[in-house]
Amino acid sequence: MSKKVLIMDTILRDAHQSHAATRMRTEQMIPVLAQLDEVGYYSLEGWGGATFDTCMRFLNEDPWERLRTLRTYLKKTPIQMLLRGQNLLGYRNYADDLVDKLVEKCFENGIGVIRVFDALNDPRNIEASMKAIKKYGGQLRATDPARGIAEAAISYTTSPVHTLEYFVKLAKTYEDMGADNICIKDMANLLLPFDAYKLVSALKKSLRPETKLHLHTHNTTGTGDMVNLMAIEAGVDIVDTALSPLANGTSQPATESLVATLRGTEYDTGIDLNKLIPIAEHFKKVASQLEKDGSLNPKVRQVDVKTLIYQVPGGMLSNLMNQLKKAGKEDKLSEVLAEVPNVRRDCGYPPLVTPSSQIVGTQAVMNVVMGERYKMVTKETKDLFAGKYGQLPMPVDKDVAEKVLKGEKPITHRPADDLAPEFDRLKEELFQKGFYAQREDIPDEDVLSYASFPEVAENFFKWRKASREGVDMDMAKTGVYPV
Ligand SMILES: [Mn+2]
Repeated sequence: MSKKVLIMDTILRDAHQSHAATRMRTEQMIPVLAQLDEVGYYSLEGWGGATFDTCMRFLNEDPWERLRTLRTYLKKTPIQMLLRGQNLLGYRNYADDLVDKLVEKCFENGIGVIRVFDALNDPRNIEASMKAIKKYGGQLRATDPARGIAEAAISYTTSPVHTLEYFVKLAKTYEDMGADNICIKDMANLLLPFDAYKLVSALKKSLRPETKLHLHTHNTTGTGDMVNLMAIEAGVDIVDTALSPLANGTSQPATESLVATLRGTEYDTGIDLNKLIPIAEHFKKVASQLEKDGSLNPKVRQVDVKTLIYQVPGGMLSNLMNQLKKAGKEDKLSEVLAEVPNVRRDCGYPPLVTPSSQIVGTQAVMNVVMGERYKMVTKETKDLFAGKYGQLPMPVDKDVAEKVLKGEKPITHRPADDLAPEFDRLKEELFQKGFYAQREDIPDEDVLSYASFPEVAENFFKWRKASREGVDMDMAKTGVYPV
């Protein structure tokens, strides 16, 4: 049996999200899309995550238009996207009708594979997305077996409850919900090479033979290539890499290095390095342009060992330091770092990713700075204890919960059950803004953009209207035209 390793290249999404604040433009992608399509990747990650917001907010691009353009050029290779479960492409919980509509439109506009995850690993938070992915993806798969794929991702973290058994059980739950692929999503680069070997081995042993296991890590702490290689030895099916000009550091390990490493072995990716060279040359120029524009700071390429030492994601550590600096308590850093695991235990060991990393970090700072634990709590801490982000991996500490909730009863149902359908209401709201002559003229995609980021989308629609009507675009861009 061939153990051929499949590659997803992140060059069109996570690579520039990690290195250059998601600022790569569609026009910087187009010249090499046809070549990328010939490489033989499993998929190309090109949409979702922060791209949706950034397109409209900073690049004056319609994210849906970008997706359709990518699809025009990528005839063979499926486009993969990242979806934040019930938070979709934004940062709040959306009602189920919006989840359904968004997934439908993603596939319709060109998505092939949807990776969906929940920050807390609460399966109820990906339930509605999975249902929609199975429904619309299933229709797509009937005519195109490489597309319409449901990939459920586990947010990887370390804690006394995040054991192999925990991850295996979660992965099997996701498999039972209909996941074609299971992804280990190590967004904070906390997964170490030998642990990766154990985790992948345990998952491969427990999952169905037809379920593909996909690994996503970063190279922030310099362990990324080793993590990928150990996972490959343990039988992982797909790994994420980025073409070298935007690889390593806070991004993924480099594609070329892995392709060369595996060449001639039983894991050979089948990718021809010579095909990658001209594409990498193009992205080298793009990377220098992004650096010139100020979106890429060369520091992101360095190895940062802080996560290895403090066991908190790099972004969280810099937030903690900033908060302490503002309070004039920089000397309290070691106390705060000692308090982080305590707060995390109190609230049932959430994985430390956005938004829980901010919530736990801020609470740890407050607990230390106030000199008394939970004397002051943020609204977010309260909501976390109240179950409004979803179910936590373990029960919360009873005494702390009493202090934090002050009599409020936590919810035990799925948070999105409290939300009424909102698509039609938002469509009407958008119509009232006056961008369209008729209600029927409003594309569903615009409603979804507006639902995700109301102010940003409204500004973008103004800009777009102005550009279509031939207003001087330089004036529109500088804000002279009302934007
Ligand atoms: Mn990532």
